[in-house]
Amino acid sequence: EDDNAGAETPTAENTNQEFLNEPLVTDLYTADPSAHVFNGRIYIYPSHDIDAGIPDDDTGDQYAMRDYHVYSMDSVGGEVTDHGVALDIDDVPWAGKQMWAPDAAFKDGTYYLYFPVKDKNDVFRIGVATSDSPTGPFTPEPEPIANSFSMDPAVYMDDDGSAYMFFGGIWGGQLQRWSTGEYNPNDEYPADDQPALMPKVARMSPDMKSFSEEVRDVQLLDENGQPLLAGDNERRFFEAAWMHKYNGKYYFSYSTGDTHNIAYAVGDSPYGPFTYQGVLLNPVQGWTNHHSIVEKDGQWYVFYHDTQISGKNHLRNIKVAELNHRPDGTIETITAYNE
Ligand code: FUB
Repeated sequence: EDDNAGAETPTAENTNQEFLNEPLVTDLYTADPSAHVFNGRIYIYPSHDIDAGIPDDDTGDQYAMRDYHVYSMDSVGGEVTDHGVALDIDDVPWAGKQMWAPDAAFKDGTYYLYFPVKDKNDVFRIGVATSDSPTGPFTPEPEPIANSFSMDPAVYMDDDGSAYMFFGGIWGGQLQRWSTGEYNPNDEYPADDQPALMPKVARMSPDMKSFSEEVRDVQLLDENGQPLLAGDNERRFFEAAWMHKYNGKYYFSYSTGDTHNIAYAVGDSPYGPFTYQGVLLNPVQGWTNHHSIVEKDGQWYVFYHDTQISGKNHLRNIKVAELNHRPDGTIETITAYNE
């Protein structure tokens, strides 16, 4: 992985955004921002990047994070408050290393923090921790979520109160090791002309701490209704699942990883299938691209990260930009840099 590999040719489609491209946090490195509006305030649940001195490799060992901070702000453009450490790896009894991209949810007076971390056998699992405050501190459950695997959880609460966890990521995220449903330590990928590995979804139980059903594939289809292929690196799923709903349609968005796009696909159900539509965020500075999408006071935003402050892939800084749906439901492609 080259430092700042993704950002060679940015071309600006919407360059007049007031908040575009300002780091939201400058005293810590932050990444993978999952933003939510709780009680009228924006809360951001990012990864907390650190420099553990581990060289870059394709399995992401250099992303060796050990805790989470929660941030909040009244509105985009307002002051950003750091609420301190919300969860530390030392408080998670089963955790080994690499606290990666988290998400959060709220139900019936309780806030839930969902976090992927490798267990003591170096297998990614997804944990859950609870708090009566959106900023924590969060108390982790003693075990990972049963039947969870891989990483990058995104928990979507539908209008009817049903919650779904989307998750998974290939390469360092280990999704390719679960093709049979059991963990296989060897990386096994489909051939380029075969359907790609698909992200996963499971409905959450009412207690929000377990899956209420077997994990399913999220089908991502091309314009002909065929599954995106493993060799279609520009469009196939890599990591960083997110779900939002707009005008009654379900928008599944994700990173294409080695091609550095945030792409999206639209469907009529949280389970999909989802038909590929295009890129909503062009590559940013740094290898990874990871986002969330949230509405506040009638404006949609994409939270994302790049490596502006450090120039290093694993030391990122979170940012926000306006996101706009066109009248036909497609999303205007955002380029995070003025020319
Ligand atoms: O932050 C560690 C990993 O990098 C995340 O889990 C991925 O989505 C990528 O952003």
